[in-house]
Amino acid sequence: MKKKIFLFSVLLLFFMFFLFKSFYGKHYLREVASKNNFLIGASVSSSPFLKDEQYKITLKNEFNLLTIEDDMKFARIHPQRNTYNFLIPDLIVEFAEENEMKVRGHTLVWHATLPDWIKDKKYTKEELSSILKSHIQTVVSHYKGKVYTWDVVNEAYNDDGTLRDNIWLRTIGPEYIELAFQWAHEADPNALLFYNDYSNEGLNQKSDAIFEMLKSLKKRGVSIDGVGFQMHSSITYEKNYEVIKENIKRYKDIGLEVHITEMDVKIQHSNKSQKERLQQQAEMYSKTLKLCLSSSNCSSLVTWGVTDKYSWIPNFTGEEDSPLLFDEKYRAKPSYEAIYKLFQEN
Ligand code: 9MR
Repeated sequence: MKKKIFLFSVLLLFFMFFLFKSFYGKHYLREVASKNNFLIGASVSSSPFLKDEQYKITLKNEFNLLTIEDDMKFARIHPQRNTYNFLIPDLIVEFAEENEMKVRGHTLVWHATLPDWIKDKKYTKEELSSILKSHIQTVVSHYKGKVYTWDVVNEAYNDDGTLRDNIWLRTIGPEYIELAFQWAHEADPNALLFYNDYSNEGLNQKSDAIFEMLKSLKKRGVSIDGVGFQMHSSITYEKNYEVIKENIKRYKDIGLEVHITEMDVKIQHSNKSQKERLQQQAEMYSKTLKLCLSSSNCSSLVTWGVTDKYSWIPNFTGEEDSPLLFDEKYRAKPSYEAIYKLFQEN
């Protein structure tokens, strides 16, 4: 009799444990992502980071990677020729370390967000090369061992596959790209180095030009580890996922990684109901993640923001939108549920 009671109690305990686990044991997104050896990230903007506690809670609970959205850009981090401003990015990097999150550094060389002391002055090729080298090496050295991957060069190409006209190209010449990778590698040989752009996930003149450039860098032994597909998207423009898969594959064949670096999906300008729009958005996130999970050279997806509340999109388009995984009240959206499920089932 005693034995029966004992067995019964053990069974009851097990039953209660599983019941409890199914109600309260929900894992966060980063946990199901980690089980797939996947880095799921969000970009971090300093103003909500400094004032909104819920922002930080969601960020650390749900993501195992962060990109600093603006505070490592040239004008922010190097506002005067002899002044570097590491305060805010240091705080965010420290937060990442405390919460066991990786950091993506964004971005060392870009045509935009340049300080006046660069934009408004004429420099010789030698002067500007030395400024850029010193900028890259100071920033990368400061975060040596703390930033696991850098977007070294950002958006250097036009849609027609020609190099974008910018101060670096005009003054230093096309070799500025290769030099930037070399300088970054010298400063932190262990950091992964990426070229990052938009509209380069499909197959078109721009993505072909980028591919050829990266292939040639790789062939010549330049330290380059991969390419970032930003993937700012909209439900009104369906992507061709077969083609994206092909593009990811051609990078695999030349030994380069692909990271999805700035994903968001706008839902405006559709004739569907809000519910259908959010569902369509969820499918786009899920199809993109699926592509990545099924490609051995794609192991990271970053959303461009933590919550719809602070997304860059309304500032840019002038209208309300809802492009991310969490809504204005930090509630998980269908997009969150879709990618969560995918990680769980993979
Ligand atoms: O989201 C960023 C926004 O807050 C900035 O005002 C803007 C200019 O610096 O840059 C936005 O981020 C861009 C990223 O750095 C590069 N790819 C395109 C992103 C959206 O414009």
